Amino acid sequence: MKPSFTVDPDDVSRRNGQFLGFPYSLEQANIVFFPVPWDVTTSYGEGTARGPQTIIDASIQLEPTDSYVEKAWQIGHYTIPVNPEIQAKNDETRDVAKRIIEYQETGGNYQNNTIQPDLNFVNYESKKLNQWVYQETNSLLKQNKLVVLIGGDHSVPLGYIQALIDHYGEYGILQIDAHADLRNAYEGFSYSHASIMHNVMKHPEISHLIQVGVRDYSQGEFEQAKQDQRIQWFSDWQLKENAYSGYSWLNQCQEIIARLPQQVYISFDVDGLNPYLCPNTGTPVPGGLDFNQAIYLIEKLVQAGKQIIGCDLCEVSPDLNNPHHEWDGNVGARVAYKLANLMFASQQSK
Ligand SMILES: [Mn+2]
Repeated sequence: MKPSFTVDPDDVSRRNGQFLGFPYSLEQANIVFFPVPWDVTTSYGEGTARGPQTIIDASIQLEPTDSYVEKAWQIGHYTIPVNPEIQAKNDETRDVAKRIIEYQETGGNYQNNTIQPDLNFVNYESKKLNQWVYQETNSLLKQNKLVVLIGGDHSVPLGYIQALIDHYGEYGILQIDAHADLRNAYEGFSYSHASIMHNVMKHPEISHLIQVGVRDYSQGEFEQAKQDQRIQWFSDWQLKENAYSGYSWLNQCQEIIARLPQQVYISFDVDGLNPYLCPNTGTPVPGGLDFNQAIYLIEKLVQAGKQIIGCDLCEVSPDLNNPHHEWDGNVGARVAYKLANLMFASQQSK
């Protein structure tokens, strides 16, 4: 469906709470940005719960043109406002989670009885968050919307991934991330940012998990990836070693894409990029993809005729000590816009 009116791409974007100041309603939109302000289990730097608002704020300075997708401003993008109740529940739950993390950092074991009530509370609230994400995204999918979920830490897309299974059946995941996120209940949290793919892979409908840019992982994660035939790593080191030996990025992209089935979900953890592009993300790691490399990979995926059925962008965080420092939001907004437009473009070839 094309919206019945359009915007002037040369006009100034106006702050109206919408991504890029677009004027489209939910009914008129093909793409919906769905913010999830949640970073309860963040183990290192906090702030990703403020990621969605940071991205929306920074989007105002972007150009609505897209080098790959013609007249992207006509697609129809709608942004659901950040839910203040979820934000407040996050802040409340995060305070309890912090106590649990501190307890462990000072020598406590999360299996000890003293910490169980706190841990049960955090796990219960995280489960409720997953259910909320499932309901909201399920309803959007039923309205034939293409959803870009904006985190939050990387724990938040689980409910959306479940809704997509109900909607599309089997599909594969392309994950761009410094981490494998295959830990089982990291720090005692059943729904940790470090466990998202461990939880996702419990679903047999996920036929492939292709992890690109991994460079910081535990031995247990390495073993799980080796044991599960559905999981394949394109580690950052391997990608770089290939590049240093003269193997082109195009060739590497083609290899990655060849591993994926027809229907693809993209889980984009911003820390998969080099930390100069996301200095305030929760768990930055040196190395990683450049912006253009990551976008090029997704463009090649679309060119190969794969259908992007959904996507998320997680772990973008503002600089909490300097609200005028917009860099993380700027990069995040550009990734979110490219994901949205390329997802739309990929529907043409289905
Ligand atoms: Mn991650």
